[in-house]
Amino acid sequence: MRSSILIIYTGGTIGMQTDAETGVLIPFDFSGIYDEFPSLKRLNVDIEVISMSPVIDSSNVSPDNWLSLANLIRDNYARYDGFVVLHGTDTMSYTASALSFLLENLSKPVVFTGSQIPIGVLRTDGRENLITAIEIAGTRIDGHPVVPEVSLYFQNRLFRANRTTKRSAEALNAFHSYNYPPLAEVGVNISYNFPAIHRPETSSAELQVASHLSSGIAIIKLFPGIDEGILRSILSTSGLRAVVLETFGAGNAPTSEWFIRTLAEAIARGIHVVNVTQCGDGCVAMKLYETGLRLQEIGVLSGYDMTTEAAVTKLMYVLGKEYSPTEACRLLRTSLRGEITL
Ligand code: ASN
Repeated sequence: MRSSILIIYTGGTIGMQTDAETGVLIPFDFSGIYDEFPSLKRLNVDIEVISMSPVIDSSNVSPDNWLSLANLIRDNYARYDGFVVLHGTDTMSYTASALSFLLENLSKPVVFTGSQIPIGVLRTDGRENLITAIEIAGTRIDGHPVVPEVSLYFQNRLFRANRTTKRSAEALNAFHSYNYPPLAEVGVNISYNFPAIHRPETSSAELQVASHLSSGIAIIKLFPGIDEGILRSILSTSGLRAVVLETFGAGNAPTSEWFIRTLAEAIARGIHVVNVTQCGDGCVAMKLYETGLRLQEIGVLSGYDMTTEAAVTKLMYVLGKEYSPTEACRLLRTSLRGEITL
């Protein structure tokens, strides 16, 4: 049976082509997708395309765009077997992480992809990314989708979206998942890593979309010489609700009295502080060194091996639900969509 796939074009380099007359990059019209890529007809899928309005460079994306995208998927959920989201690469990991949290009880594939070279340029990486993302979104075994979660496909690899980071502004394999294995590797065949793929507990549960994402989140990246006054003023910003603290190594930070006191005071005022490591791979282990233990003692939450992208969007999602502080802390420590290894 053929699968039906909805392609949602949000913007980014993948949607660009060179204007033959002027030589400048102009948006590609995805509604003519079969004319441009006739080989798509050979896939066992029916494709429809919808464009977000306006299409944007992903550096301009906002949480409101994430809510609109999630609502668009919900509104079309029953009509399609899977979704492919075309997105700029710069913030794709943020959007894809946010969608992984927003789409509750997801049981169909939502595959993000994009490109480093515009689709209208001969040497584009977009054509392969697009075609394989469609194939993955449409693949079913015994009537069940093979990858029923939010994923990100780029340059021969399919990743769990909320584990990814854009790691290169130049290379075609621009994305990486440092702490979780690829969900699929693509060569001559698509080889799925079945044990790594999340399966919904009950596929009958209805898709729900969270209605709100909290503002008031900050990222603070530590460096030797971080200034007390600056840290203090960031932490006393009005409206601040949570901080993603990017620490050294396995979750370590200075033990100086002023640093610990400033953080402890913020936590006492109800600000959630989540510790993630600045290192690409590896996990926060606050019990390993005294420099980590002090953070744990004052109530800093371990982000374990979460990416910054996942930590920021998870905080927006969890705090957007307005749970009690205890429940929010519990959820922040729990793997909600496979974003942390526990
Ligand atoms: N600036 C572009 C974007 O993120 C980069 C790209 O898509 N390759 O929208």
